[in-house]
Amino acid sequence: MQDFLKQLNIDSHNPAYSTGLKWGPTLSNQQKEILSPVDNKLIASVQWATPDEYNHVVQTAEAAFIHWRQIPAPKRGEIVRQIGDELRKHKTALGRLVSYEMGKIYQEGLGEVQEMIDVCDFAVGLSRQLYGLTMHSERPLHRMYEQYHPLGIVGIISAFNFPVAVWSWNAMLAAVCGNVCIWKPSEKTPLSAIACQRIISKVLTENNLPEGIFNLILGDATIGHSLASDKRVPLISATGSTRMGRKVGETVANRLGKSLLELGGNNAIIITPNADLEMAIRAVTFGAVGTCGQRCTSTRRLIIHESIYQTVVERLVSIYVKLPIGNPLEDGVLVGPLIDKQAAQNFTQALNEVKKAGGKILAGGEILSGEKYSTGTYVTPALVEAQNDYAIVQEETFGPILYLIQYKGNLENAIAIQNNVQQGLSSAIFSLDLREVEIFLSYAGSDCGIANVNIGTSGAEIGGAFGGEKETGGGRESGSDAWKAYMRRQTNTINYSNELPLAQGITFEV
Ligand code: UN1
Repeated sequence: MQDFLKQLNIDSHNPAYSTGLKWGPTLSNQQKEILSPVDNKLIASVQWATPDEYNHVVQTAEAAFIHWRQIPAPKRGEIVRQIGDELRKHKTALGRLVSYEMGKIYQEGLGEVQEMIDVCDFAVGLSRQLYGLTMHSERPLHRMYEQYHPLGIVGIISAFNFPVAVWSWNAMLAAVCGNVCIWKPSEKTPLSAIACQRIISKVLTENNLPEGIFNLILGDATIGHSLASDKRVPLISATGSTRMGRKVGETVANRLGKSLLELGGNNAIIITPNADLEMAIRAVTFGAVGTCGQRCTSTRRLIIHESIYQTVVERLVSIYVKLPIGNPLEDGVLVGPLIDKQAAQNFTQALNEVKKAGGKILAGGEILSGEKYSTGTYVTPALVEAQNDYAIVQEETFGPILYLIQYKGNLENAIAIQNNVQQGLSSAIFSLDLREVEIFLSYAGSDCGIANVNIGTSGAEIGGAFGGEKETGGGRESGSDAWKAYMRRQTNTINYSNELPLAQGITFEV
């Protein structure tokens, strides 16, 4: 067994759930093997939870909420501070596991754990800043204010591409707000989740906290559906494809629960004639091939002014043909594997479709084979000349395909192309022209939740609210006031007079 697995207390057979300190039984007859996309080797096995186990976890969480909500928010923040410290101690081992289980390069694995540490720090500060407003009442000797209370159980459904960070955005904020969490990680990356749960278990034990505050449950879409349809779970935060989010959103809406959806992106970078091209090229490359094109913020479309199109394309082709592709744990490699063979097939299928539609592949687009690449998960990132209205360009293909699209005339034309997709997560412009930049950021500009200037579409800092519009789902996670999604707001009016005046000056004498 690899050293980092030992350091993270991952066993070769792992149970289906944990309520924080206790772990579910390990039954040998229902093992699910988790293979690495890096070398197709068995990392460890896990099990999926049964409906009874699901129910047990929810009941334990319900009981824990009664306790946890009484603990003052800054004291809850202190627990999260300790979790952040534990994560610091395990940063290299966890970064390595994330890299090995998911396939992102080690630097990005480390970055993901850093994102967790940062969000812990953010949540600690937030635990003293869960502010509500005070209003001046229109009635004499009355006071009005609002306060925020925790919701209860927050169900967190996370995706394989950020197997740990997105959980922490949700769980750490939810926790300081006084909620308890049930985390259902992607069925493709359960071991990274088990590692996190083991790390936080230590903090929970040391602080004599009860079972049920941070829960983990492993399973496929049936567990996701159980959470989405469960009235005992007032908020579901789900990250994944638009297809998945639509199902979850509909199920939650049907019981009038709350959902926080962070779904697909079809993110574009606009390069205008006034761009710093060298900066733009670097940002595009990281955005399009980083994480092997498997971030929801990955750059999928490049909208380039016709006057610089040829120059940009030639530069990109010269970079793409030399990209170091290989084992993501090796130094110098910039592109690791896709998550599995199915993803490689989806990549090929999308390229076939774009070719049929009239697109032209300028670089990459192959599934690699041979000794170093025998898993069938390594591909060469593709650069494809395309039109925005091709059906496949309108879709999010979770892989390293960058569609090159020309625009003519002024920036408005580029913005129209950019906005002409169903998704609305991230966007960027490269321009040193103040007018262009401000138009891009104005109401008539980008329609996305994230709009950047002279930086790429991916790699957002945790301090801002993260999420997008349209089919991206509308949710906001992480920084700014995203915490409000994890609380219920209550407006309070207090009368300390001897009269009972009605609002709006209504007279109602009995
Ligand atoms: C995701 O891909 O689901 O902005 C999240 C970024 C990262 C988060 C991506 N901080 O690319």
